[in-house]
Formats: sequence, C-alpha cells, structure tokens
Amino acid sequence: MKLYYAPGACSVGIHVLLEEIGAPYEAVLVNLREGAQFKPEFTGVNPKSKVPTLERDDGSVLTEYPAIAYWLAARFPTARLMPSGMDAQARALECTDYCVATMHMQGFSRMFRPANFAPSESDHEAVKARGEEIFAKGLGLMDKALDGKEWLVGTYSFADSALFYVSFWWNARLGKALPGNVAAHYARMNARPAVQRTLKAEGLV
Ligand SMILES: N[C@@H](CCC(=O)N[C@@H](CS)C(=O)NCC(=O)O)C(=O)O
Repeated sequence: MKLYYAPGACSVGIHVLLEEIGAPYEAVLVNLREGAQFKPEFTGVNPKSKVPTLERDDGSVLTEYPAIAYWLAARFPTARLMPSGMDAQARALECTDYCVATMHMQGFSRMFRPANFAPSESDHEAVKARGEEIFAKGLGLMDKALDGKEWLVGTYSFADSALFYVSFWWNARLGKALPGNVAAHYARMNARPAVQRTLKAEGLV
C-alpha cells in the first residue's frame, strides 16, 4: 500500500491506522504548500488533489478519509479497528464523518482558509469566528460521546484516529485547550506506540 500524506494534515489519522495495522506500506509525502497536489504526478493518482489518498496493493486508489479508514479496518480485521456489530460500526462511521466533514471541513477550513468561504477580505474575521464556533460545538459533542468511555464507540476503533487529528490541530497547532473527556482521549491516543511512530515519521515531535 501507498499512503499519500502531508505532515500534520488530516492524513495523519490514516497514517496512525496504518501503523496500528502493521502491514507493509510506503508513505509518500505530498508537499501541499508547494502545490504538489495539483501537479500531474499526483493528479494522475488522485484528481481530487487531496490527501489522504491510499493506493492499494492491486493498484486501485481510495480517497476520502472515512472511506479509507473504513476499508482499512475491514480489510485488516486482526488489527481490531472495526468494532463488532452493525450498530457500533455505524456509530464509528458517524463519529468519523462528523470529525472530517463538520469539524475539519466546516470548522477548521473556515479558520484556515476563510477566502474559500467569502471572497471579500472584510468578511474573513467573521468567517474564522464561525469556523471556531462550529469546531467548538463539535468538541462539545465529542466530549459528550466520550462520557464514561475511553474510546468513541467503547472499544478502540478507526473513529478514534479522526478525533485524534482534529484534537491535534486544536491543541498542538492552535494551542487551545480540549474539554475534559476529549483531552483524556487525546492523551490516550498520544500514549499509543502507533501514534508516537506516526508523529515521529511525519516530523511532528
Ligand atoms: N474530504 C476529504 C478531505 C481531505 C482534505 O481536505 N485534505 C486536505 C489536507 S487536511 C488537502 O489535501 N488539502 C489540499 C488542498 O486543499 O489543496 C477527505 O475526507 O479525505
């Protein structure tokens, strides 16, 4: 397998899953700052110009965080990233999609790329504030989801790496405090050898 990633981008969550699984893979750096995602070498692999992108051993390419996370968990059952039972599996997808599609894409993207949401610069502060509001609401909901639990759906699953990367952005990148249960979850994630190996491999520690 080949994981196309950018250091500290959302692909870090998929990188963690690959480290948990332990099957052979190659990590291929896509330099987003230099626009490598728009160059033919990468668009030939993923025309969406986004990481994470996973090239599988049969050469087929999978995109979109929740799909990649789900597939990895299903394909490598011995890593126990797929919770047992349809309800817990649906819950894991529900949490993953919320972290990616809402907290990241609606919240964080507004904070980091306000121009994508409002052409006029005079609106950018308001867009960023709205992004922060969306993100903070998400943190509150994840905090509630973790009430009385160590992991989002009870047992450790592919969903936890999605919460990990948005927590990482909020805490390590922006220096902001996480609510109690999410902070404890983040500490638990950071204690996992797979997370430590990933952070080291991406040059984040
Ligand atoms: N919906 C995509 C979002 C992926 C995404 O937004 N990735 C960012 C990095 S965190 C990216 O590749 N950005 C490159 C760009 O926007 O030019 C997914 O679920 O994988």
